[in-house]
Amino acid sequence: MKAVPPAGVFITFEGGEGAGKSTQVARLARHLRERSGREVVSTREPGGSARAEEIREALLAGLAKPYGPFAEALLFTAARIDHLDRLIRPALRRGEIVLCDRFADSTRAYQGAAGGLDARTVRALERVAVGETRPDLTLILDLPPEAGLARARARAGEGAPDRFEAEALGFHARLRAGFRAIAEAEPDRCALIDAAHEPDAVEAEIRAVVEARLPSLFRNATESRHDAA
Ligand code: T5A
Repeated sequence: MKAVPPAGVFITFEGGEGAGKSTQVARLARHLRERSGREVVSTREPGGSARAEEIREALLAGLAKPYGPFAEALLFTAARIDHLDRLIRPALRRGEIVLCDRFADSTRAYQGAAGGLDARTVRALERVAVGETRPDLTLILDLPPEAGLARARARAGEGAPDRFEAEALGFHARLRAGFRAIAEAEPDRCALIDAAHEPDAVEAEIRAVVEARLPSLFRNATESRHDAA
């Protein structure tokens, strides 16, 4: 009889600019590959599929900015629909672990809390695009916006800031408050991570949260090792 794959696990990383999400996605992916015995897919938004990457380019170049936050939210949502259909849902159906650098909470925080798009519209878009494919766990990397922007600037060197990095500090302060409000409103799904520490300390906090919230990831590995013995 064909073995039924375990349920896929969907983990998202959220936070302001330069919070360290990409760094920590790569570290957690390595850890989970070693410890869970499962396939791990790392991806990002906007992007993650060929079409969504095209939309990403236009959004980060600021092409949609003149149309306002609703139009930008529509484009982030269009990219998300393709990403879900082509990459995220197929991987979850195969029982894989999907780590995603930003997802629907970024639309809530950037276009909603910081950009001024009303929460009902943001929720309606999320409902139709995301449906039942909600994250099992969302790690919200939290740090003062000045620190995150300084990290992003240092990494970019002399390059021009992108569409959202170029926003005023007030925007980034609303963004941080928006992410913190999401963490407070949905404590079962979200964990707020102190991202101001060194990368190793942030990684340790993330590992501890994942092991506490998703113990089955590690139990299955132990069982399959026993099965193989
Ligand atoms: N957006 C996205 C929306 O407005 N709505 C949406 O719905 C979605 C999905 C995406 C932009 O789109 C917006 C949000 C964004 O503005 P992006 O380039 O993907 O653009 O931007 P970010 O996701 O913000 O990516 P960044 O690369 O800027 O930030 P990360 O991934 O949080 O940070 P990371 O890991 O690249 O680190 C940045 C720098 O800091 C260092 C790293 O080495 C790197 O140089 N660093 C640390 N330094 C000190 N201490 C630590 N703990 C560090 N961790 C990393």
